Amino acid sequence: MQFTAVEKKENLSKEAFKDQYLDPLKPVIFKDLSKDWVAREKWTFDFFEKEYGDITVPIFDPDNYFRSGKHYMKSYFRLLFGDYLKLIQSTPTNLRLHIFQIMKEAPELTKDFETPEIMSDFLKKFPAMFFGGKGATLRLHYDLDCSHVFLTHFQTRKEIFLFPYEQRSFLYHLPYTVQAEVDIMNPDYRKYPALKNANGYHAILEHGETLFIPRRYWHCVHYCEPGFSLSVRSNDSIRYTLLGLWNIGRHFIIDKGMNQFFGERWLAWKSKRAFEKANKWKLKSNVA
Ligand SMILES: O=C(O)CCC(=O)C(=O)O
Ligand SMILES: [Fe+2]
Repeated sequence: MQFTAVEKKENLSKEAFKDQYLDPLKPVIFKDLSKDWVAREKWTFDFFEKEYGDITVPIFDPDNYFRSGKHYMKSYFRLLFGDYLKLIQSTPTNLRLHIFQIMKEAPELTKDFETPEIMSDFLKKFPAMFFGGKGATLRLHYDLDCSHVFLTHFQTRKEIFLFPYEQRSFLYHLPYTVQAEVDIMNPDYRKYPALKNANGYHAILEHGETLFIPRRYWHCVHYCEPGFSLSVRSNDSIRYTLLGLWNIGRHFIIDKGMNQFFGERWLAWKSKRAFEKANKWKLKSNVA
């Protein structure tokens, strides 16, 4: 596996962004996209705890989420937001608060940031927040809806690994899902030899920085410290909006349905298919 550092930019014009990053689908970090946002100073753990601590939130339980059976892709339990924030500040934990649409409950928070002007077609309904404890790591995935994502991190740091969509075979993409089987943080090249060919990007996102994740980019996020981010999304293409809808249908109907009927056997079949696709590369490179 090889990684190139994601470039960090200031004063990037709309035109330069389009030419250098949006059109070629290349990630970039904006150091100053959030420079005038109130959120940059105001949004702290204490602020969220004091103002919104009594909201009940669904906590994502990664240990059960990907197991076959009735918990598959819906393993959550509920906590008070304040208790969750206390927990992640006091101890390392991989418990996360994922796609938290806090603005539905606290619309005043939308005044604390601005929709970026760097491109158009932002989906106004979908700003969401992500919280995680120290050490939390998201499995490598791409976003179902095929939007471009602008992810702004606050207060602490987090580490992100990214790969273009086309690298999916090297990453052991599990069919009918947007998930990959490999663990990027602990690569096992014996089990996953094709992973050696993967070429990606690496970034450490600091307070106030915004990462542009081009649509369908694979990403794995590692919380170096407890932290939180805001994501805003843009979808500037009908084709990719439709593909997003297809992904959502495929996920809810085919993948979840097959899991319900076949459980472990469905998971094993997807993994087998991921290996078959990755091994095609081996066959090709043996011939060459
Ligand atoms: O930062 C996170 O916890 C997850 C971010 C992510 O996967 C996304 O914005 O799509
Ligand atoms: Fe994501």
